[in-house]
Amino acid sequence: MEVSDQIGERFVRMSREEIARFQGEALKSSVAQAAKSPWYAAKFKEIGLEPGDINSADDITKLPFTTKDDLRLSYPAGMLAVEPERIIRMHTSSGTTGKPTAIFHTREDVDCWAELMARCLYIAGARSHDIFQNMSGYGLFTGGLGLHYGAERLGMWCIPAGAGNTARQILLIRDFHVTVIHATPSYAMHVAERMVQDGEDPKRLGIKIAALGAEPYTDEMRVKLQDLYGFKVFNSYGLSEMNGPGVAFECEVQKGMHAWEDGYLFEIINPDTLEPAKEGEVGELVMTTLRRDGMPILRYRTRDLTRMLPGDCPCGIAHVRLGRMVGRSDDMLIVRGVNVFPSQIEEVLMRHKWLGGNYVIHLTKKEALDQMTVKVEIAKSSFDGSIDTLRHQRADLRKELREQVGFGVDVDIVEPGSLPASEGKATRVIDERG
Ligand code: DLL
Repeated sequence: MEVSDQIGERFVRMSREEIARFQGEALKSSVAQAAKSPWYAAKFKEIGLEPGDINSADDITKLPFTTKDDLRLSYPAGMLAVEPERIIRMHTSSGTTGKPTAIFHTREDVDCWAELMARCLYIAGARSHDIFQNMSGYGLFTGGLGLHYGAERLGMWCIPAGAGNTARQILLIRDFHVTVIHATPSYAMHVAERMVQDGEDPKRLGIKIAALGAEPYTDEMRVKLQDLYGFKVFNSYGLSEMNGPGVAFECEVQKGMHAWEDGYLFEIINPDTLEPAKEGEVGELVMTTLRRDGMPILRYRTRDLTRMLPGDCPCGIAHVRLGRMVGRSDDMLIVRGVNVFPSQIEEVLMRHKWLGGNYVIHLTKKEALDQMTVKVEIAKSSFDGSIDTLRHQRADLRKELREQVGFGVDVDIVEPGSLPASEGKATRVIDERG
């Protein structure tokens, strides 16, 4: 396959006029496709909307928003818009309390996703002669297969290392002369600090490009990582509902992430009024899929806060640029690249009669790796004075928390009444990760 086909160059090089024209047509067909799903069919009926009412990209505001709750309510397959035989892949989003949210892809959808991902890596400077190590978890999480398909499509030598096992990661990078890596920023930092501790210089690994994302990080963190490794860091943004990675990515200029407007229609809204945010203003990112048949999603409220950067990018790509994510409009925590809701923790704690009702989630960093400590009060009546019992109960709790969130959580059992009591809303999260 030619590079131009690998990355969908005709889309990458679109002018603003071409993007506008394309989006108008693509939105019409995306809405018509969505109407084939039980969820949107019912939704359109409820609000009296016919797919024919959508004639241009400006008509987007006629469409209803879609929220995480809608995805949960339509679980497992209410938004499926094709015959199930056409689906070849599903993913779920991480960090849900009860039911996950499932996303379905046809062969064409997976192909389009690979193209979007391949072009992300391409604009950061990756080429077919590069050796790529994917240090991201494979499975339902989209950072594994998402990056993998994009890297393969670009023709890179792809090492699906998966998450964790730092010693092996370093060994593979070194022995196979890896030039491009993908990881979460906190994990990339952990690997570097581990090497420094062992008296090794991460620069000697010779990595040139790092695609880092899946969790928020500051520009200072990027600079620190670049200094440690001597590579260039490219911010990578995406979410499972919109395929996963491959939504927006930095080009070699490293000033904001090009958001692929042939793949998605992007809006920034004021999360309180739901009206469009003023130009360049920070607001909630709302996205509509334009090239996904298996499960089109219209006006998805991402809860991520960002802004569209003004002006043209010197790289010549006309697709709009998103600024670094400022945060989220809800309370989701991202710990070691995994999404965690405080309610997931609470769910486990409240199952235990021997615990009281007051708790706090404490987030810190140890050697650049996120640590979560749950401080929870013991119930006054339940402590029988046996340290042994307490040790066992604490161990059980840690196990359950690990099962719930997928990583180790420390548990600090404290005296009843020793945590700050809330007079209104409780502060459940103390984030000291900087
Ligand atoms: O994290 C997809 C992904 C994988 C993106 C690998 C980039 C690299 P989810 O697990 O559904 O999907 O989590 C999506 O993570 O709504 C943001 O809140 C956050 N997030 C993702 N990328 C960034 C980023 C993947 N670059 C949620 N900066 C999103 C800040 C990010 N937050």
